Amino acid sequence: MASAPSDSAPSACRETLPGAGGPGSVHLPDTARDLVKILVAGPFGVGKTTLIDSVSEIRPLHTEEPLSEASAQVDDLDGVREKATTTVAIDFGRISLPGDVVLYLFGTPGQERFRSLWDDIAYGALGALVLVDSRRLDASFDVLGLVEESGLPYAVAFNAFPDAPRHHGEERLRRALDLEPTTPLVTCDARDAGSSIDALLALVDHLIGRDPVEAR
Ligand SMILES: Nc1nc2c(ncn2[C@@H]2O[C@H](COP(=O)(O)OP(=O)(O)OP(=O)(O)O)[C@@H](O)[C@H]2O)c(=O)[nH]1
Ligand SMILES: [Mg+2]
Repeated sequence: MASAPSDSAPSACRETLPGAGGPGSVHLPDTARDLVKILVAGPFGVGKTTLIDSVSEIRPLHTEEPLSEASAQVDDLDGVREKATTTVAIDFGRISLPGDVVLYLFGTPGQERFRSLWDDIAYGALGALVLVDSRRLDASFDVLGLVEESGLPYAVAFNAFPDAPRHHGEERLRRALDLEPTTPLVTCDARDAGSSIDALLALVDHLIGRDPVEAR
């Protein structure tokens, strides 16, 4: 179901775009040069839909359905007890960044049981932003496995929830998640457009660093 446009859409980024049609515009500016497909992946309830909502300059597409009793048996509701819906297929949004780069964001579930869906959605993507839930680090292992297996470059956004146990230091977090030293790791509040854009920029920087075509 398509949701209402987000109030917190990133006007600062839109202002960098001569020719962009303003809030809710579907039109790309003529200067748009690099159109990039990016996955926003992560475990159940980590904030994928929230992040795409907070940054999208177009009305985001969501496929939200009420949580079923069957899914409650398999998806860990700890920390997300008040959650009433879940994404059953994808989220989709778009964000134009300075430098005429346009990201098409595809939110995708990260649980192992969605592997076949994940393979289809990942087709053509240049990278992934993996959201990690500060309350349940182990819930991210499936998605980190999927993204590693696919060979997609990725950055990790650590979503800090208020009821999370304290995680001491970046190095310990990297070890707990078994991240390569070169994998970007940022903290993020998916509800905040600026914070979410910073996480996406960390991914884009990483992609540019790896891919000479993107760096031209
Ligand atoms: N404190 C905090 N709350 C967040 C953050 N991101 C999301 N939330 C809240 O967490 C809840 C779940 O967020 P969703 O965006 O539905 O998570 P999701 O990953 O799309 O969930 P599924 O599609 O069901 O897997 C919502 O109530 C959000 O407001 C964050 O970075 N910080
Ligand atoms: Mg969702």
